[in-house]
Amino acid sequence: MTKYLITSALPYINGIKHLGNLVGSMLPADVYSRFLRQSGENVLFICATDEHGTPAELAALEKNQDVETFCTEQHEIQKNIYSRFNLSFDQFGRSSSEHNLHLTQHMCKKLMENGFIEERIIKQVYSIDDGRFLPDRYIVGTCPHCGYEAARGDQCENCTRVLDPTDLKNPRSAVSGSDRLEIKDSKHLFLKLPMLEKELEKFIDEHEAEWPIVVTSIARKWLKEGLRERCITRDLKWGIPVPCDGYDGKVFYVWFDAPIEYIGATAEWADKDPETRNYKNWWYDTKDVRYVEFMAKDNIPFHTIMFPATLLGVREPWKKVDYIKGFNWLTFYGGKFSTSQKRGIFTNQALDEFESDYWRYWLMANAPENSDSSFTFDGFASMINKDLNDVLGNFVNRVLKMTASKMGARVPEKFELQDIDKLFIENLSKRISTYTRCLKDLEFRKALVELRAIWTEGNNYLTEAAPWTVIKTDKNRASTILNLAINIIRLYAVLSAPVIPATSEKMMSLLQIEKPDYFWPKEGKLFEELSKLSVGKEFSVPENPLFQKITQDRIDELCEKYGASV
Ligand code: B3M
Ligand code: ZN
Repeated sequence: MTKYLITSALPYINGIKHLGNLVGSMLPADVYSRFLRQSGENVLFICATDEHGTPAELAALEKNQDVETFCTEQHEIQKNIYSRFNLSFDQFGRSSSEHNLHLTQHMCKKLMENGFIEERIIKQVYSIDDGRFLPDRYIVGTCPHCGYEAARGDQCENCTRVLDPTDLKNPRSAVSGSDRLEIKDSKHLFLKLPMLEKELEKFIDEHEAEWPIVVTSIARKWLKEGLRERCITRDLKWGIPVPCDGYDGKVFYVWFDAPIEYIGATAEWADKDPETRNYKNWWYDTKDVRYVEFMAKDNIPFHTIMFPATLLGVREPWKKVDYIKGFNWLTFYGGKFSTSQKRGIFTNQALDEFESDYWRYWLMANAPENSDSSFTFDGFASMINKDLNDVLGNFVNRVLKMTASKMGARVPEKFELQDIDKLFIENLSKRISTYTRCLKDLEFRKALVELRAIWTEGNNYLTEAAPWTVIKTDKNRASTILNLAINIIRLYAVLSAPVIPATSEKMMSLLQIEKPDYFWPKEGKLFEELSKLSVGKEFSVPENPLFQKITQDRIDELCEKYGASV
């Protein structure tokens, strides 16, 4: 039987992530993992914080913390936020783990043995007062083209020209402002990607037909431009030490070790129960694993070229990705989310405003799958009010309240089904197979359109069957309709669980199902699914609706607060 290995791109450690980061990898990976688990599949869902590199060091510096303390603290903060979003990681690891260190060093040694690494001497800017080498973007100065005084060593923000740090006039350190800079020679390791070009091309060819176009087009673009040797080491203290003579004070480039942490985090997971778990069963010489990666489009080159190159070059049978789900950008009113300009809404703030399912639902329904999508508070409120309140919430509320008031808070008896019931079940059944297929195909927006339609079918059925009228003349008939409707609530809880798991739990608990099973309904077995609740079983009457409507006043307030008033 196939096992599913699911990874989400690793969120970087330097600060709390915004909603775009969530919908670009972790959230859809969670929805997919939950769906597979409910379908009875063996799933391992892996994520971690990506902790190395200069931005982590500088963020720590800004907070006056040493970088290890900073990372430990930030890891906990992010981990806590994701658990509040109900992301069901089997492991949320850290790229600074021992496992990643050993695996990364191992990969490098193998690549060297196999002749895929060469040493080169390059010129680096060294800041005497900072006592460190500076990456290009941490050198600032005056742009030689437009005179902008705060141009970065890699690019001028003002005229957008690409620069070399040596182009800048009056160069100084962005860290300390010091202008005592010198150019020093420094030796580094380069991964000889051109030697692996043929194999990489073959690897992409093999997946071309299956992978989304955003993924293959980016990979092809890199291949077409011709692969160059890439420097995989940095002059930096914080990171995984390079295990070679003469490399004291140097570590691996963060993009070299970060993807290896997918394996590292699996090893961290296995450590928790070494008797039954072995990371190699998921990663090494496996025939029964389907490996699916989730990421935003800027990460695609690293996952289609760089990481596969590492795994190919070590000449060991490491598992390579089978399917890549890539995402475009989520924008905030058409613009970028910006921490510095206080524009946009971050994951922690989002949870302070609304429960996680509001966000999960909106984000998945508007996932930037085939193009960018834009977040607005109006759009958010209108979707939440319509879909979650008027459709799903209202159905659950109506059915349980009416049943309780007319027949008592117990599952009423079921008599013979009529054509309208059967037609409803048939329609539902068709929609469920479409919904299931969309989830299998990782077509999330389409899946959510179906999910909403599945909920709507319930409301339409109630309107047509009109148990509140029927009850006046035919109690048995009303009882049958409401029996069916209560069973539908259970079915909705199952079908909605990948997207809005907390609400699904609430629905199950309203039905007083103690150990709910969320098994995905089998094709063609819907009649059985809809007789799972035994007649006479007690349920609870909802005190509050499942969701709260978002008012215009609230929208205005949110716009003001999150810089959307423009
Ligand atoms: N940390 C994403 C980013 O910071 C990056 C992903 C790593 S996945 C191995 O943009
Ligand atoms: Zn310029």
